[in-house]
Amino acid sequence: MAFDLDMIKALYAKMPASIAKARKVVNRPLTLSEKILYSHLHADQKLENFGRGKSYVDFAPDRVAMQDATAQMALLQFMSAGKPRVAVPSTVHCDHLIVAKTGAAEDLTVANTESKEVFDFLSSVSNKYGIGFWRPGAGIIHQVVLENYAFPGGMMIGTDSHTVNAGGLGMVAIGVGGADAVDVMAGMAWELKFPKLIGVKLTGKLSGWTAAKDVILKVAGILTVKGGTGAIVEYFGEGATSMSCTGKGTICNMGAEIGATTSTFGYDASMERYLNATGRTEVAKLANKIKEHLTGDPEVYANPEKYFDQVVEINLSELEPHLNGPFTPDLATPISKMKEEASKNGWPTRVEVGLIGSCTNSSYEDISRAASLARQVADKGLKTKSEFTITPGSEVVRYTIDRDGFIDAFEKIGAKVFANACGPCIGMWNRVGADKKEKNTIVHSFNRNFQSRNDGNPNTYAFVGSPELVTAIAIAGDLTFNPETDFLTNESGQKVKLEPPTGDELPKRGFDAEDPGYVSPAKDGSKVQVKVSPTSDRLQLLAPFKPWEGTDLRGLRLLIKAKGKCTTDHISMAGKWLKYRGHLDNISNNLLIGATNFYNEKINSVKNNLTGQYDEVPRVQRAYKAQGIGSIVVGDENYGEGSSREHAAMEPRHLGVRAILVKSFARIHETNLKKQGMLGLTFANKEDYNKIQEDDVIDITGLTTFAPETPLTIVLHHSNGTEESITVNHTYNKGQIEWFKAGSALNMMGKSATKTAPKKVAAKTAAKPAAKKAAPKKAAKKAAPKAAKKAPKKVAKKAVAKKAAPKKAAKKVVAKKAAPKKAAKKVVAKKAAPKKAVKKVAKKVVAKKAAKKVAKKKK
Ligand code: MIC
Ligand code: SF4
Repeated sequence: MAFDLDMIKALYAKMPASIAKARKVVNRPLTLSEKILYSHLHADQKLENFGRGKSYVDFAPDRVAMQDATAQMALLQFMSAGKPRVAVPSTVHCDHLIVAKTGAAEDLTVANTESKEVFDFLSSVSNKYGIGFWRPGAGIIHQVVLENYAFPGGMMIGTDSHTVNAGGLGMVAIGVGGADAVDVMAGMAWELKFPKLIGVKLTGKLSGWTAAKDVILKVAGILTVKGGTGAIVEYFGEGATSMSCTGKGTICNMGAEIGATTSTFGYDASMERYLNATGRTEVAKLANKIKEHLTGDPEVYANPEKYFDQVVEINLSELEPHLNGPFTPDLATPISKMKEEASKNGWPTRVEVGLIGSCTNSSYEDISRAASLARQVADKGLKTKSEFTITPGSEVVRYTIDRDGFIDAFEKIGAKVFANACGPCIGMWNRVGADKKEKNTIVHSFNRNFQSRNDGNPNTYAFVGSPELVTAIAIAGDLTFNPETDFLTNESGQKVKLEPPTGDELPKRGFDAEDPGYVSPAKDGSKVQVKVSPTSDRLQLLAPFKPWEGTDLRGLRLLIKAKGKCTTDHISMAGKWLKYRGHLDNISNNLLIGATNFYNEKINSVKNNLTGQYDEVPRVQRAYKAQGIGSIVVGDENYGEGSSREHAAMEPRHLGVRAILVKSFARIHETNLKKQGMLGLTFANKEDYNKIQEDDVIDITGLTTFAPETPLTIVLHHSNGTEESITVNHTYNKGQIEWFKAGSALNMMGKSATKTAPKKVAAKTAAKPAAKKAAPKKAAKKAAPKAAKKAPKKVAKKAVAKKAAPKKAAKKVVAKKAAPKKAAKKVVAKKAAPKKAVKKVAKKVVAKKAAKKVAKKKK
């Protein structure tokens, strides 16, 4: 579907001139990344030759995407900003909250019941503020964005680290925390440190068992999980143009795993083909007109060393299929070395489950190639040894692969088809027996394989590979199976070899779906009521964080000195905790429960310095909070790696942690900390990590003269009476220091919003209470034609009934400290009506139909 064509037209109309100006100022040929960045400067940002990795620059992204698990916090914050409508096209995608258990149909029904309140909230906020809403079952955010919204030369941000997937269609697409999304949706500038540039030259051509996934698995092995930090990775060369658009998406998607700000590819014929196949011929035509501006200048690709900060070259003709893991996505092993590595490291080689799909790898091409292997099972008299599952990336892909017989091929090898959602990738996998915590191996085509991520079992060894390789390994049931050289023994005892996978880049008969799952927002959402129950354990309106007290911070205790990898999964686990993503106090009960305590090497066991006893991290922190004692968290390298979830920053802030002091940060997490008014500090001398002792009383000094590029000092009062001072660095610029002082970036925005916007909103809502507008009806109609008549009327009625209320509600949402509960009451419409309304609105037509089909087939 082509959305927002006018926005794309307007951008393309000004792009050539913006690029020409930038080329003049920078005074040299430009990379694609620079062209996109320079043509998206915010109106108030002066054009200059920005220092890569140095200058903070204000940008104006074209659009925003949010997924359900992060959108809750993002939208709760947006509501506080007092704006009547989003300033740029924005969408919400319901994909993270569906538990994969029995299969698509049932799992979706369960999710729609269990998370009804959250889906209702998201759909009503979307409806109110002009945000496109993709229902549960419509697909995973990044696949849906690639199919509908991504466009060459565009810039977007999304509240998910794998937003970068859209680089496959030549975008600069960046993962951010919700507070950043709020800036852009509120029409403000979005700030980013001008990235460094890594060029990856791809020569040769993919063939046989090697897939696009292997490119990024190889790159991850070269650059490691930190190697892309603060950089855009730009791919070019004949290997890039010879690859499919969705293959490019896979490569960009997993750029998140090397910490890259984003990855991108220049516009080429594969992108044109994909745009045409996904109903966006108009966009392709527009792009063709300015195509020289949608790729790097030829001089850049001819002499990349001159223009990129770092260049990597990979010959696709020589690239081997890889498996990365376990426990980290950068531990890359070519399949030919797996036997040796597995035995050296004691990795269990029997593979229990092979899982394909996810936002990373569920394109038509991926699935058709994997299906070509599944078909060989019957043809060659084999039996699949591992369990096998598929999570399609979107309803469009699911419908099309079903129509073309691929699902049937998978079901014949005993596969389970899960809902079009994240499912096992984010621990929403009710895996039978995982609670026994047995050592076991799984292989998947997802992107992350941190400990405990998929099934909550810390002893699950997860390896990441292409869907083709995962399928072959699942058939063999053996991690060390190398399909390029090894034979399998079939049911009649014969030795057989799998033929290399084959498939189609795009469906010959085109993509299709009965209903892709989209609900457009009301044209005028001012009368739409947002539902947050004050007694909810899933949703909680936000109270602003306290501003800085104006003094140095003294007498802090050490909450935890985390040892080794501490990703956002360790800081704020997903899986069952996803449920509380809209309720800050409840989700804070998972604070750092996955991190390893340096002193006792245990997970979720730290010393409570008030009692001397060891206890769970959140309990200890709540004990400090109750006494008004601040604390600090100490961490290792690349702290906060992984997700964009700002909960990992908001939870410690909410519970009274005052600073996070680490050897180094992952980009998104560092920004999230700053946005939430937290101090994010790094050791000037990394060895000082060893000076922190468990019983230390800690001061942070220099805050009264807190300034950019001026280190702060931390004083450690050891329990033996000695004292040590260490220097700590930070990357706060002036504006970010103001966020710290105000208590959060949102508090800063709130200050100006309180003066003007909320009143306006309230006035607007109150002025036309009786108008039973058509818009909400429309939205409802699309989702559930029969329900449409009743539901919106009730919503409208409430607006009539509560003439005075909206004013108050708006005021409260802007949020006085103690008020959240009351505010909630005011915002919530009376229970019965909206519940019904939303129930109908949210009815999953697509999903049900889809599910029925699958169910039928199974019978
Ligand atoms: C992930 O892949 O870790 C997630 C779940 O999609 C996260 C977002 C989240 O935590 O909600 C991400 O990558 O940003
Ligand atoms: Fe969902 Fe996994 Fe993709 Fe994150 S990486 S968006 S959890 S499928």
